[in-house]
Amino acid sequence: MSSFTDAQIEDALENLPGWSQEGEAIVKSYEFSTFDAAIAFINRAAGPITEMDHHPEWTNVYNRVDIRLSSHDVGGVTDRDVRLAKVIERVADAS
Ligand code: H2B
Repeated sequence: MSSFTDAQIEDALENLPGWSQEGEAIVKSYEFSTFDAAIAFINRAAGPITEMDHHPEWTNVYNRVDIRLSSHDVGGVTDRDVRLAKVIERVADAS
């Protein structure tokens, strides 16, 4: 699968509020009320991530989880990242 063009990424981000393009990736920072809520979100996301076999780069600082999605095999954003972002959005909405 080849990388999305900037125009394709822009189109995809229209349905992903809060996500933006950063170089070869799409990114979003999620803020929760507490550290525990941030970790619970990570734990809830782990199942669907495993099922997709596509993995985020993410960091947690206290109540924040910063997520960066890119397809390492092609060095850019693909449909797999967009689908993963949608799954992560669903998990965050339920948090
Ligand atoms: N995650 C991400 N973000 N990019 C990849 O290229 C990738 C991955 N490759 N998870 C997957 C695993 C690959 O190693 C397996 C074989 O599908």
